[in-house]
Amino acid sequence: MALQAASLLPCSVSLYKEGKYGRFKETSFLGIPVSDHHKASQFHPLSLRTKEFRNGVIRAQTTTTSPSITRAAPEEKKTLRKGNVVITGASSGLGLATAKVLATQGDWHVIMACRDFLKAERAAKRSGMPKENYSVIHLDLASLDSVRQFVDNFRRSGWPLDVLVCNAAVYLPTAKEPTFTAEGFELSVGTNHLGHFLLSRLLLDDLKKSDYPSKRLIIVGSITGNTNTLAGNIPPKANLGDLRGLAGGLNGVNSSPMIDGGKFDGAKAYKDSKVCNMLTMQEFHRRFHEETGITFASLYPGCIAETGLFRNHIPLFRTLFPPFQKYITKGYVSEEEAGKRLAEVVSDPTLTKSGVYWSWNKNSKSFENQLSKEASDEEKARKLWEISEKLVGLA
Ligand code: LMG
Ligand code: NDP
Ligand code: PMR
Repeated sequence: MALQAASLLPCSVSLYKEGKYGRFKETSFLGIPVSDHHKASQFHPLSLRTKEFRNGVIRAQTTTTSPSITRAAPEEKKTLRKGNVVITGASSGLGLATAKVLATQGDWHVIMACRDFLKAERAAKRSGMPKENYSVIHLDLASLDSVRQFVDNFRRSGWPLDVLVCNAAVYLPTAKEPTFTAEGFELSVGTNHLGHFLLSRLLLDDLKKSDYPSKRLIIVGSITGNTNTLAGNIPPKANLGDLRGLAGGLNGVNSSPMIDGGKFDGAKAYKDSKVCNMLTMQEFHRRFHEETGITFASLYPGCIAETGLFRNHIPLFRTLFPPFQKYITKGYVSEEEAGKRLAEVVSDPTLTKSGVYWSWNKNSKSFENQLSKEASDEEKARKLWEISEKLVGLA
């Protein structure tokens, strides 16, 4: 298979290896292997090139050679092929822990959709994921251009899409002023909701085309967006109001940066974005489940009190929060355990019910949980869908 990575990467080293599954090429950049390492017979390799150097971070962009997909011969169909799952924000926390479980199981190829390419590669390597079972494709959810570019790159890879996991998020609890995405949307809702909204709308076509027995779109929600719980009642509480700020474009110039039109509050913006995630999952279910058979689901994986999500919180919070959750609320869950839970929602053959918000009890047994009144408001979900379509350029 003709590959061009060596010519694209000025300081890359490319080697061909004889593997169990045939000849494949490994590319490294500054000594770090990049994603050209899947089974040659099963996946079409991506070639990679560095794109830009921004904020001291090297961003890598994937491009592809012309795809030539090796389809299974009819008689091979009896054995289930490897599933292909895209996980956004798989470079740390829950996303990485889930990627690790799935890639290590052996029957999944995980596409890590990450904004920091090298961080993702390093994280995957450090966590011991078998290199033929994962790939990294650059995705910055805070830019709709990047979302579209990701979809293009993914399609050119030739891999089918069997499961999409919308996991990435930012939480800016200490920000005094709002910050914005490339298109000028408040950053938390812009990234956590609007970026994922465009991504999942575009990739729905790819999910539809997959011949995998159980196709799923999973969007990570949270207890803190649900005001029917104690955790959801810690101020500031989620509240989308009549969506007037969202309808105005969340730009903080001629509209409020908050969905409900109020004053900026980073913690509230995050919780609002989680309500949007849970409403979006249900709206997908209502619009597309019957027609496509795709399972749409959300979940609260437990309080994973030590992830990077809290990187912007004050140091005192980061010190006290884990013991508080472990010993007082008992809501604490390790990254490893949370990763197993999300991996279950991706791959467990019994969790095929659509329109469901999964939670786990103390014995780590999954159950269908109840969403708050606002997070299950059909009218709001429809309105959110329609405004979001306009904002991301789909309507
Ligand atoms: C604000 O910070 C930010 O300012 C704002 O920007 C936004 O981010 C907002 O909601 C987000 O948060 C709030 C600030 C004060 O939070 C903190 O910085 C720390 C809060 C969490 C830590 C609580 C400390 C409790 C001490 C725990 C010690 C654990 C050690 C256990 C060791 C055991 C060893 C055997 O947040 C506040 O809300 C003020 C909190 C005041 C402390 C109250 C004490 C907590 C007691 C609560 C008991 C409730 C029990 C509930 C149990 C429920 C069981 C079902
Ligand atoms: P982390 O911060 O560890 O993970 C978030 C991931 O999102 C990181 O990989 C981060 O990338 C990525 N990300 C952030 N912004 C972007 C962007 N613009 N484009 C692409 N990727 C981006 O937090 P968690 O693992 O805790 O969070 C994962 C999910 O779990 C979130 O949806 C969160 O809301 C949810 N959740 C978390 C809970 C918890 O207690 N931690 C509880 C309930 C839900 P990078 O590595 O480059 O920073
Ligand atoms: Mg909360 C009953 C328990 C419970 C649970 C399961 C959580 C989860 N929290 C609980 C209770 C409380 N919290 C109580 C009683 C307090 C007051 C001390 C409290 C405070 C608190 C703060 C300040 N909790 C927080 C914060 C945050 O900044 C976190 C947040 O809101 O992020 C948006 C948070 C969280 N509590 C949780 C969970 C899961 C979070 C964080 C992550 C998330 O929803 O994604």
